[in-house]
Amino acid sequence: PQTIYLKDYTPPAYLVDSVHLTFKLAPTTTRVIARIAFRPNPQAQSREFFLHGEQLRLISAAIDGQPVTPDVTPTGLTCAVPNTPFIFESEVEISPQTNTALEGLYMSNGMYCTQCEAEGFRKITYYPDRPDVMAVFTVRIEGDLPVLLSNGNPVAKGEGWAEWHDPWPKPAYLFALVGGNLVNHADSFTTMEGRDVALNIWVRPGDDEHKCAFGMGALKASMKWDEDVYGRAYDLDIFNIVAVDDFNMGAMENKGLNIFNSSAVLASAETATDANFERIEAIIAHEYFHNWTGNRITCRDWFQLCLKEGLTVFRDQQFTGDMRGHAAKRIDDAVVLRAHQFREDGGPLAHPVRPASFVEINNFYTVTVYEKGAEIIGMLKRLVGDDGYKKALDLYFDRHDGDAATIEDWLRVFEDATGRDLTQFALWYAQAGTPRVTVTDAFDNGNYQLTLTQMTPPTPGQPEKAAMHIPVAVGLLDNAGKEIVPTRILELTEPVQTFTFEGLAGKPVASILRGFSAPVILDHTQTNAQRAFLLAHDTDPFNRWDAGRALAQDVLHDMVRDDKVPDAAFFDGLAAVLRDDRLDPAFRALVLGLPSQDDTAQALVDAGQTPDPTAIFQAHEALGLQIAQHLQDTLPRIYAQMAVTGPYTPDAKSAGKRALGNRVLALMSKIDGGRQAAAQYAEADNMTQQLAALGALLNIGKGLDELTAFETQWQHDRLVMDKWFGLQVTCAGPENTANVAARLTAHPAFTMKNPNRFRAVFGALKANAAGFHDPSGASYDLLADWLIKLDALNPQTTARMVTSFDTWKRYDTNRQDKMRAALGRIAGTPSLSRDTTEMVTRILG
Ligand code: HT7
Ligand code: ZN
Repeated sequence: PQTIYLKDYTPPAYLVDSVHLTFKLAPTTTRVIARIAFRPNPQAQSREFFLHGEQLRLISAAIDGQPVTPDVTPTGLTCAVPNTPFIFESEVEISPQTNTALEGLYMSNGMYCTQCEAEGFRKITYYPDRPDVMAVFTVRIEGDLPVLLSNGNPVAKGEGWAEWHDPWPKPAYLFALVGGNLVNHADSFTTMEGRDVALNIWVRPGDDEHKCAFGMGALKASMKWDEDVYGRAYDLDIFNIVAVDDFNMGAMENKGLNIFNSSAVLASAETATDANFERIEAIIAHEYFHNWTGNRITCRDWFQLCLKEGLTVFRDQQFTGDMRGHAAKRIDDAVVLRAHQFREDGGPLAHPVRPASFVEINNFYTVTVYEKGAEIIGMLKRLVGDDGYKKALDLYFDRHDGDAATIEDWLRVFEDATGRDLTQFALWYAQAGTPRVTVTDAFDNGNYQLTLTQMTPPTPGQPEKAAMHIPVAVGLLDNAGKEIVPTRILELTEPVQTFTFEGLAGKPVASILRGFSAPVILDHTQTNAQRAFLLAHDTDPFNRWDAGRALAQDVLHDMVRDDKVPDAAFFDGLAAVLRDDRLDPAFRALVLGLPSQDDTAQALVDAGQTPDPTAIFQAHEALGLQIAQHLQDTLPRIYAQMAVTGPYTPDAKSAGKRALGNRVLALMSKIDGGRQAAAQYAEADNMTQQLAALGALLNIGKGLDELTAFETQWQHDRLVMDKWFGLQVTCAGPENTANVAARLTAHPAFTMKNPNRFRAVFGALKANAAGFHDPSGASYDLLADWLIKLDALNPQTTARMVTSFDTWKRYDTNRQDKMRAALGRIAGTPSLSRDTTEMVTRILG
């Protein structure tokens, strides 16, 4: 397969002014008639006329009304064209019903829908399918279906047809079409510019109709927030969201017609957990925010993906912080970043936030591009301050509205708005790997010196790393826990740098990397007593939580390595936080959550050891039991205090209480034989309480009756059944995990055509670290068998899931050999997709 390089970018040979598309929908014989107004691009370096096109049957083509016979290959067509503006017309036939890759135009449960990002439009018609070609689209849809939708504003409709016009020039990846028997949950919003916007969430008639209200509220809150915080108003008369069951990712920001995985929009108290509600709110916001950061200003090429994704994730994180509290949100984001992005950045799949090359762009929708991309924006904001950030963003929207922009454009805006030189900072986009910052300190005669040393490890293709520009937020506390130096940003730019704080009465306790001010690994050797002190006193909530986390990680490390009994400081610190009624329950729930088993494995790797997932599992189980025993007098009291009365609402305050109550329930179950969990299951009137109770029971080897009852109760609901599938694999014991997963694949409701169902089973298989890495290799084999089958249907999801093997080099030879064999078997599959081939090749290194 061909590798594409950022350095090879050239402007498009022809630009498109307008496109008229006619769709005659039919399951296996949809006709697409395109009329495209081209003109030569004055900036072009060549005059070659090439249109992308894949899996299309060309019926006819014409230029300025004259029939032509283009040269057609499996990837597109070429043709002789005039040197002046011209009209290219084509008619092609495609087969949505047999499109199982869920890219281009496909069918999901009788509904026609599209997914064009990144390069799916070329499976719909011949077109210059690249984001720097932006055009005004008019679309006519003909089909015997009650609802026919496309981008922009509705123009006209009749029995079996509808026409849409999108006045905003857009790249083809933002094109969308939906056709089906749908009902809408309708509302409206008046923008700050006085535009009345019709809002709709479309679902299939039936069970899902009452699950749209929360999503609609989130949409309206997002629209208002983007006006209030960024001064950005919506720019069409209608905004449609459609829920689709078969979808490769969470959702897609098509202009005026967002298409959502039904799991990312539908929610009711009975069927969705608090975590589901929060995710839905964030995804709706994210896709809506793309209207400005992604659609109005798009990317010049796919190497610039982080331009829209990093910024839009940063914006949705700000939004969630404003809606639900910044402290818990920052902790949640750091947990995700460390668990997934640091893992990616430290392994064979490490790549820069702006990659320099790719084979298949779908493989670069990664936590690095999205989450590390968002962290870069956060660092920029920290460096230039809130006012500087606002000025820079205003300038970005002013200067680049309507553009297909680059990271250079983005950084230039910050330089021009604030006068800062961001040359060194730009390395964050180019250098892969997580920087490690080591801390040493000294105190002498009232002066406290902090020495920070930075090192970024080698990553594939990047053996040498330059020093980065890292904002390190630091505060100092005295021995009584009083803050004596409030948070200030130290700018680390050299490999080694010393910062001095003068005029202190005694040696302070330093709280470093407050608010997780940069996506780095902090190497700060501290005693358990110092960590317990910060857990009790730090005024920065992130560092307070992180001190507890580091303490727990050290305890687990010692248990795995030496079978050591945990330090009393650990239990005392936990108990103090748990009992402190002044603290937000959501925060207490986060402190009570142990690091994941995979986090412990990574901590052992960082300490130069080979992790044994079985031993880690046993240490986690043992520690959970000891915590429960130490806190047994307190737990029932806290559990009772956390009861939420009245009808369920998904607001942050109630969700925080449920989160703490359910953490406590999981601990209580370890010592009460599941009595309380069984009672909670029986009484639950919402999915948060029902699922947590079921999980607590399954985790102690009980709950089989409840599991059966749950299936009977929810067999009609796809999204709830995904939970039923996933939970069984998550809670299975290590030796049993592969069997449980295999048994579930034989269940009549299992299908690999639905990515949500496939991920429910196999995402959970990977997440059950001890079960996935059971030394028998049974889980590796099972996953490889299924990925081989899935690749023939859906390469994009297969390639994403094959990353389950990306840590293979961490483990002992037995596990390494077995994972390598599984990867080899996948790699050796005849006709393996380009997506999966690229990933397996990179994982094997
Ligand atoms: N911009 C979108 C990314 C995307 C995608 C979404 C659904 C299916 C396939 C997809 N490929 C790429 C979603 C987002 O980041 O908002
Ligand atoms: Zn996005």
